[in-house]
Parts: sequence; structure tokens; C-alpha cells
Amino acid sequence: MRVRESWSRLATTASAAAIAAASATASAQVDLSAVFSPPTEAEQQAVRAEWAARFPTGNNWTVVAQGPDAAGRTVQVVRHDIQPSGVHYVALRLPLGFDGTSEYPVVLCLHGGGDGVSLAIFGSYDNMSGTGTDPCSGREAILVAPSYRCEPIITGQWGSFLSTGDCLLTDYEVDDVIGTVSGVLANIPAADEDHVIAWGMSHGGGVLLGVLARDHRVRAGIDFYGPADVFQSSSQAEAEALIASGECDLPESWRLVVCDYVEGTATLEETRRDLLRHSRGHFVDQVTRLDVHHGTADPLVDVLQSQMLVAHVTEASPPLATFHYFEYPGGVHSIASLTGYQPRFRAFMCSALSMPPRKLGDINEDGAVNAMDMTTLLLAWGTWTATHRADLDGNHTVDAADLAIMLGGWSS
Ligand SMILES: [Ca+2]
Ligand SMILES: [Ca+2]
Repeated sequence: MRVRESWSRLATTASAAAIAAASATASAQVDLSAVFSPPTEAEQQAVRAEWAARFPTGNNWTVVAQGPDAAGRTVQVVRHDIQPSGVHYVALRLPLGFDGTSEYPVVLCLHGGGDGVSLAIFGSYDNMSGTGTDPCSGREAILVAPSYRCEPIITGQWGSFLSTGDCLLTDYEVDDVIGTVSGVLANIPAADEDHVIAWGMSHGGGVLLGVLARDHRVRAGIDFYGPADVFQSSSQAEAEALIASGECDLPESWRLVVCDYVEGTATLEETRRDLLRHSRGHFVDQVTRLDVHHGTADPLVDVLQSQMLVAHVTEASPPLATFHYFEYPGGVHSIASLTGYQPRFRAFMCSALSMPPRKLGDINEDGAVNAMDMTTLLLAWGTWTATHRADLDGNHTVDAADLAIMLGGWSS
């Protein structure tokens, strides 16, 4: 298994245009059709089952650094333990005037790349959301920026805090975020468990999709150009070109998974499983509220990935409670290039920050517990072995116990 490296290196060494040019001569030499053919239902269920067995909690939550930012809000770095990776660091920013006596929403800020996350991500959120000034958002949120394993939290005043864990190319960054949500809800009583929202960009957008699919405590998310589905033609062409050009050491996870396959260190089954774990669009049926933003000229994550995500959303059962897809002509791999994104971001955050509390049994979160929810429950009945929105008691089985819970909350 290969070691993860920075996406910034990918940006300087391999543009999609260069890869496409190489593919013109490479396609005849390598055929990865078997790797990139659409995943089967059995393959999807195997990944769901694996994910259900990996739902980490955080322990030993300890504030290791704390101080005010320029506006007087308290910023913290927290150390906690997530098994089996070990020590994990999270940066938090508490609302202005926070004294722990009233509840606040929680907004997860999921960074891209493999270089760690700095406290500047909180300023990015302010710029994007207009927090504190946007009349429809009203109250501030507890901002949470988790590192991913093998990455640092970078602060100016306190130095860097490096999370442990293997620097392997897996989808365990999602586990780190799930463990962070557990830690926040268990250790900050003022965190409103009905309003945990997330946004992520680039690799963090892909992590976001994984979190939404696996952790139903996170009820809404905004994805900026995250990888969503590599089982499609442009990814296959990229991979074939990389293999043929001898550039298999390029960073970025799913491409390297394919390199392992070509070099004989991963089987076809293992390779497809890893690709599927990075293709969370196939699991969007477990997502409730999602907005997606992507530029058509993105050189690092092809816009086709988000277009594939849209196709999965269209087929999802039950349908998502809310979904919007925004495509930006000429937009590249930066939020600033997505002209006009801010009102859309703010509208989503306003809606998410004010969404009504979760109602037990309301699987599709339309505010009623009725026949639509019952249909979803019955379709998942008995055969499901992984996390499912219809698994109301969280025991990884959809059965009479979940039905009883639903009937207890029946509203029409
Ligand atoms: Ca419902
Ligand atoms: Ca159950």
C-alpha cells in the first residue's frame, strides 16, 4: 500500500490536460475496463458492511491549547483518542460570548489535500457564510475542523499538532470525522445534536460524502468539487494514461490504488473495493440534505464525478429531502473561481441551521412519519447488514424493533 502525499504536488505535476494528452497514446497499451466497470450490488453491500463495523468514538477529550481570535471568539485545539489510529487532533472555534449555557449548531469544516489544516479555515467559513452578519443565519455555530490521520493541525501561536495513524491510502479520514462528531457531542453539552452540518472541499468534499453516508447525526452537507464516483470513463482514461506513462507514484488515493493493481500488489477485488470506498456517490441513498458545487474546468477532480453524483441522487430511494447541484462554466479547483457561489452557500446554511429537530421514524426527514417512511423501512427489512436510515435503533438490522419505533411516532 502506498503512502499518501499532498494534492498540491499533484497539481504541479499532473493536470488533467497533461493526462488526457498522454492518454491519446496510452489507451492502446492498457485496458482497465475490468477495474472500472460499474460496481455490483454485492460489492456495495460489502462496503456498507465494512463501514458499519467501523464507527469510532473519541475518548480522553482534552483541550491542549486555547486562546481568543482577533474577534474575541475562543479557539481551541483538542486532543482525543480514536481507535485504532491513536491520537487525533481537532481545532474548534466557539461562538462569540459562548458560556456553555445555550445550544449552538455544529459546523464541520473539512479541508482538502494531505497537508493538514490551519486555523485559517475558520476565516474561510466566515467569508463563505457571512456568519454573524447574515440575517437568516441568526446565531453562530461551533466550528469544528478535524485533522485527518497522519496530518497536523497548524496554528501560528501554538505550533503544530500531528495526529497519529498510518499514512495509508484508505477512506479512514471519514472515520476520523465520525470520531470527532462523537467527541464533540459527548464533551460539549452546548453542541446541538439536531444541527450537525458539514461542508468540505476537494478531498474534504469526498470525505463529506462519506460522512453523510455513514453518520446520520450529520444531517446536511455542502460538497465543493469532491471526488464522488471514479467508476466512469474519464477516471479510467486518466488511470490508463498514468500507467502507460510510468507515473504511478503520483499522489492522490484512487489513482494509486490502480497502480497497486497493475503492479500486482492488489487483486482486482481489492482494487475495486478500494475504488468503491472512494466513490461515495453510490451510497447517496443514505444522505438527507446535500448541495454540490463544481467547476466545469476543474483540472484535478473532473466535473463528471459530480455529474455522476447527480445521477445517483436521481435514482436514490428514498429521495433526498433537499438536493441542489450547481455547475460553474470555466470554474476550476478553487472556491473563488465558482462565481456566484456565496448566496447559494448562505441559503443552504440558513436552511440547515434552522431545520426542525429530527423526528424519530421520519426516515426521509419530510416532517411526517407516514407511509413513505414505512415503504423505505420495508424495502430494507431483514436483508440489511450495515448502517441504514431505517435502522432506527442502530443495531445494523432493520426488523420489528425498528417498525415498533416507527409506529410509536406515527403521525398520519
Ligand atoms: Ca417522513
Ligand atoms: Ca434495527
